[in-house]
Amino acid sequence: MSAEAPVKLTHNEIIKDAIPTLAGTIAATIADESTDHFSEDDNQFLKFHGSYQQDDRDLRKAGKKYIMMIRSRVPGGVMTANQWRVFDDLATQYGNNTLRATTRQTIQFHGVVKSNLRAVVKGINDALLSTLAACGDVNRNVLAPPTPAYTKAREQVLQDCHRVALALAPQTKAYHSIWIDGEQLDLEKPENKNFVDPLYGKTYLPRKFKVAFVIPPVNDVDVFTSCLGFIAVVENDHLVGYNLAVGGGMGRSHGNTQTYPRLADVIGFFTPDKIVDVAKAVLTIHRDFGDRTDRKHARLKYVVAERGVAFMQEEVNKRAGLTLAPAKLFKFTTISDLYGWRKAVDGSWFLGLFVETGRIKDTENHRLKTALRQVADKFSNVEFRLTANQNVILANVAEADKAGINTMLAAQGVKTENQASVLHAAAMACPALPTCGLALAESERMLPGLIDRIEKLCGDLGLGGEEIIIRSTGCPNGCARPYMAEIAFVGKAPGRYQVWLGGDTAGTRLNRVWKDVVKDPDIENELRPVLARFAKERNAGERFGDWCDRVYLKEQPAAAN
Ligand code: SRM
Ligand code: SF4
Repeated sequence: MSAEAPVKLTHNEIIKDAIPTLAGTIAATIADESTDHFSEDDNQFLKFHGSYQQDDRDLRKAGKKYIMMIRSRVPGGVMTANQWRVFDDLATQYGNNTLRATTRQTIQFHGVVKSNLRAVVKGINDALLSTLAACGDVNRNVLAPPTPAYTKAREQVLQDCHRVALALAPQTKAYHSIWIDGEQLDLEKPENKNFVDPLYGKTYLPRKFKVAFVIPPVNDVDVFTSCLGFIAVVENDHLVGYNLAVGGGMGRSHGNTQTYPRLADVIGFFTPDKIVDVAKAVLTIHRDFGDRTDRKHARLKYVVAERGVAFMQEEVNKRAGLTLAPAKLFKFTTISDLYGWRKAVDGSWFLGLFVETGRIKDTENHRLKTALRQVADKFSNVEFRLTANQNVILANVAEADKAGINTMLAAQGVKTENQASVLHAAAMACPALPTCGLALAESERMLPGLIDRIEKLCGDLGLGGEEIIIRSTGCPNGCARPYMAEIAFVGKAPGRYQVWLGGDTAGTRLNRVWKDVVKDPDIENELRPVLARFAKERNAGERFGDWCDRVYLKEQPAAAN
């Protein structure tokens, strides 16, 4: 009889098991003024508390300058004006004077030094938001359609988003004790040493877990890229249930074909009363079947890919105590946000504001940070809604306040109509350098200039005004969901990008790698013949991504992954 080979768990599994409250020695390190950074293990625990230790990569030559990134959790991306004011203050006082609207409807603070970390986290909590589980091997911020109601069912969907976010939150007391009370938990006390989270168990999930709600036909949360997607089925303005999508994800590594982006499978339909049961069922499938020996293979998408849809259906039925019905028909038409003023069904107004690459900041001619702060100061009823496309919507605006807001924004150089060209308006970039420790190339600082260049090229080819969804990331992890874009630039090395083509406008098709490495200055030369052919050969109204998928990519040899 041969003994089974011992399972070699990752280091993260070992430390979670050793300190299941996730407290680490964070509180002690915060109190220790002689150090400006956390240990590697504490850095892993910190993620569960919503913070990453980074260093300013622009300054590395002079030695590491440690800075913290702090990510808030904002279910559905909805913030009050007062919460916005608090966030703005925290970014000004402790961060790098910018707010980063992320691809998952949260705000990130960058550049906070260790000694100010607690002030920021506590400040966010005092404003009744949190950073707990914004990162780490747990459920992350839950997405929901940010655009104020087209249907009344949207409010029900938002409520379900909050219920799920609450139900999937970890229960550790360490968060409160470190950040609110400013105390180190006694790790030797049995209730801490042997803490078992009622949902997650002792070692949480093998990896991060992501949930998104969406209301067709608008796929403004890129629902197929989340681990768990709830696709609302609305009949006669009434939410009748959800189609369940499981197993999406973007992350991959260059040269490792075992890692890949994947679209979620739609596996059935259920009624809204079961929403929390179904969310917990899918999360615990990840908890129980995810790979704890290899963090690159630990996401739910690999469980779904390898075990199959029938397995997922059976497990969800068993764990949630239901029988999934066949999925209902639905259709997505767009992933885009709406810009400018629109009227909501309740008669209030909302304003979609374009935020270039998600960075809310002041520049000489465009003081978006100041403008939003002034709106929050003056119009306390206005809601600030973050979109999964890195934009901001001012919602719940009274007709009488529209003019005042327009004047306030205009005074800071912020337009409300024709805010950006179609290419800029449809683009996203991840932060990459100088804050992201995983970046191989520039992204946020590179993309706007590159889009200007592509725009010029399009103009030269008679494609001026043509919308093409362009996304860039500084590495293959996929934070700006590049594998859904019509054109994506994925960092390979400084100034070098892998180029992917062929996503669609509804967020329902993965693109494909086209060129393994293109140097930044060569990008126009590489794209010119393809765009020229597209201009000549496309069907009427056909988009670039669709044409690439239908014609061009079929002729291309598969490039290295
Ligand atoms: Fe991400 C890691 C930024 C959305 C996939 N992501 C990171 C880190 C924390 C880098 C790190 O681990 O040291 C980045 C911090 C950079 C910085 O300086 O701020 C980072 N991710 C972001 C944000 C800010 C990008 C943005 O442009 O907004 C997004 C924050 C979301 C939020 O508010 O919660 C962000 N990350 C995403 C998404 C998109 C999404 O969720 O819709 C993805 C792809 C979807 C997915 O999860 O598959 C994504 N991030 C990753 C991965 C790859 C995971 C994988 O399965 O392989 C990593 C690396 C990792 O986890 O090891 C990562
Ligand atoms: Fe960093 Fe890569 Fe994510 Fe960009 S895609 S933020 S470079 S981890």
